[in-house]
Amino acid sequence: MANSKYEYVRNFERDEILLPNTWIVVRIDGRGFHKLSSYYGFRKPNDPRALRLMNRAATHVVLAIPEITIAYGVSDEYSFVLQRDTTLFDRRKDKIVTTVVSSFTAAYVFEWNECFPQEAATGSQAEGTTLNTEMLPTFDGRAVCYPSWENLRDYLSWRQVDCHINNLYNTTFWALVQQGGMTQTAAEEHLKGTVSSDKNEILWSRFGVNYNNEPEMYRKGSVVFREYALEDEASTGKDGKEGMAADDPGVGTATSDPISKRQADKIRKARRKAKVVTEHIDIIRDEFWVQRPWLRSGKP
Ligand code: DGT
Ligand code: MG
Ligand code: MG
Ligand code: MG
Ligand code: MG
Repeated sequence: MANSKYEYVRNFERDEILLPNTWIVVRIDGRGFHKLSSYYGFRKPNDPRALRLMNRAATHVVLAIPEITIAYGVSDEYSFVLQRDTTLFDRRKDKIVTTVVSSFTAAYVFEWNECFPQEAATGSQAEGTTLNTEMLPTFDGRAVCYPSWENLRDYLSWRQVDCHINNLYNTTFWALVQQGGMTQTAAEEHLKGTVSSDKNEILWSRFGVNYNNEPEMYRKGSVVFREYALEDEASTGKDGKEGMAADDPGVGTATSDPISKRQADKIRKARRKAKVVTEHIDIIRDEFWVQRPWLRSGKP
């Protein structure tokens, strides 16, 4: 590499290295999606096309970065979890965050037409879903390190509880407005001080809506993760949720012992082969995790 007298400016660059031996979570969030969702006419409170688009973009990211074991999405945000012992980009924070954000954004834009097919209708309806430069979707991103499995689980539970609370509120709010004919101000007033059971009751008694029958994608958010065929995983047991539920989720699979290069290559290859799936399930309770020990150990 040629040296020049200008090269010293490199010394001004500073890399922030994310704490070793911690789970790295990169959370991306749509910028100004309040405005963007109304500009493109997203359905309220949930637009399945928009949520599907988020899930497809997240799947691209998970496929492109094998070190990501699981991702959780709700509304205009997605959290990507990198395995604890990842050495991706030498754990350089900027490089990791910007790569995740730009990969997500590129995929989001690329898949837009797939998820918002051009409507046959002409006029405002068709215009509403055509992506244009007046309102390009962009995302911000941040990385946070979680030093214990419990902290990581609590982080993900926090996001899923948030999904539940917001969705119950939004579902009730928009029922009052759209079906109950209330103004938005009146609906907001009406819901002030109500707890979950009050909202469930409003939905049921006034609109005949059983909240528990609302789509799982709305109530639980979306989980994108690598699902392995368990045939050569003697330790995980291939059958029966019941048989596994009794296991201690804390069994010591999350070792941080260094692994050989050969082992690491094998794991990388297995990850690339794994099926990346999207589900709308409970990730707060232990069951999901007990059934998928590789999500904790990072080792398929
Ligand atoms: P930010 O993140 O500070 O740049 O600002 P926003 O506007 O993105 O705010 P945020 O992220 O707190 O809230 C997400 C917004 O996205 C919220 O206004 C609702 C909207 N949104 C997300 N998913 C849907 C959807 O499926 N349908 C509709 N109608 N709106 C949605
Ligand atoms: Mg925000
Ligand atoms: Mg946002
Ligand atoms: Mg948001
Ligand atoms: Mg370069």
